[in-house]
Amino acid sequence: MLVALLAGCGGSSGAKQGGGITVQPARTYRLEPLRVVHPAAGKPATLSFRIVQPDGTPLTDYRHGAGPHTGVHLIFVRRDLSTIVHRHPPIRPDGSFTEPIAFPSPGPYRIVVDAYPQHAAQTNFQLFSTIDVAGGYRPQPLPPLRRTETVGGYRFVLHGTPHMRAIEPAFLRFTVTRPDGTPASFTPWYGALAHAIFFRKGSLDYFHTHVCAPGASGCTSALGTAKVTGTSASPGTLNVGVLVPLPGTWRLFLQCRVDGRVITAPFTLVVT
Ligand SMILES: [Cu+2]
Repeated sequence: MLVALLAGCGGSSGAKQGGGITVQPARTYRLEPLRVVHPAAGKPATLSFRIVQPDGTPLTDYRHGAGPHTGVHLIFVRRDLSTIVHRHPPIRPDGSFTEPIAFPSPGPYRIVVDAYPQHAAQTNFQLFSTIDVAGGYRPQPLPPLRRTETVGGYRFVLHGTPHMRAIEPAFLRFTVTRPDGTPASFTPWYGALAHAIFFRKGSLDYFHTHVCAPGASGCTSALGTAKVTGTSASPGTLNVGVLVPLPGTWRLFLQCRVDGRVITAPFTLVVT
C-alpha cells in the first residue's frame, strides 16, 4: 500500500474567503511529495520526501559537520505520546530522502521533519504531517511523572524538583546506570551524547534540545532569544536543557546510546 500525505506546514493551504476571493498559500517551505509505503505496525515501511523551497526548487544544501544540528531530523510520535521514532536520514544529491521505518505500534502519528538548511535566515525549521499506521489503536493514558524509568535494564533517575516555565530555559539533572549499577558511558549518536525530544500532550507541539560532549560546538537550542545547552560533566550524568514554547503537560523522550544500543527513556513533565 502506498499513501501520499498532505503536508500540513503552517496552515499554508489555499482558502476561499467570503466574496469569492481565493487567498493564495504563503510561499513557504513544504514537503513534496511525502509518501509512505506499507504503513503497518511491525512491517518494514519506507518513507520518502523532499523539501521544496519557497521558489519551487528542491532544498539540496543542508548543514553538515560536527554536532547534532545538521541535515534533517525525522521524528514520528504516536498521538498518545506512547512512542517515538527518531532518524537522521541520509541526503541524496537531488535533495530527496528515503528512509526505512518500522513503526512500533499501530495508530495515528505526527510526522516532524526538522530541517537544518545551509543557507537560511533561521537555523532550522519544521514541517509537519500525519500518518495512520494500520491496526487496532488503543490510546494509552499518559503516566504521571515518575522520577525513575528503567529501560532494558538501564536506569534513568531524575534528581531534584523540576520547576519549568514556558520560554524559560531550565535544566533537568539525570543519572543513568547500567544493569550492573555502574555509570553509563554515552557514545555520540546523531552528533550528540543525548537527544531530548519534547512533545506537548494534546496539541503535539514539539521542541528538541541536546546534550553534547564537553567543548563541543553547535549544540545550543534556541526559542526566540532564549537559548539552552545541555551538558554532561561526568560519566552517567546528563544535564538536560528544557526550553518549551507553551505551558502544559509535556512528554520528554530522552535518547542516548550506551553499550552500542540506543535507549529511549520517556518522562512526563508539567510546564507552567
Ligand atoms: Cu536530536
